[in-house]
Amino acid sequence: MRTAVAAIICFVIASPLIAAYAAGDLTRQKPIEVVVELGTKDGEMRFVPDQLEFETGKLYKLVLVNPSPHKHYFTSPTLASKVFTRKVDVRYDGKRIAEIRGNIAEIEVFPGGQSEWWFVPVSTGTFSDLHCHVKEDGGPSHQDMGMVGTIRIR
Ligand SMILES: [Cu+2]
Repeated sequence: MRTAVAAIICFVIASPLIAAYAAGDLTRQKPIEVVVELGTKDGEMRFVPDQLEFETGKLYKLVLVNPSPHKHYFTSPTLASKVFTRKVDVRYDGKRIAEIRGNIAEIEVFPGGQSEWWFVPVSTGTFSDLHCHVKEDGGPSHQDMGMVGTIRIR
């Protein structure tokens, strides 16, 4: 009997805490905007910036713009495995023309294009697998030419 009473008291004390942790849709926060340029106007092979930092539990709108004359990928298998994706918006001439849902592995952005990856990081880590694996005809890959970056989730 004493155990049962103790269990009920524990449940009554703990249940508001459980409710507080379970409530709320993390994908409906106001997003934190982070802009990354894939390549540069004059054709340099790099991400600008090439060091990104995110925090678990916050909603991000990662804006991927390509101001360069080349197509580029934003690929980081580790980032893809550590976030919950709400959606990807694809824009043309500033207008949203498509919304994609589900798990995202990588995003390719064409010259002058823009895509926005909305996600909530769910686990932490520092990893340097951000890269672009496009290869110009017979030449080295963009990654080999310096198109790499590091991502930290804290
Ligand atoms: Cu590239």
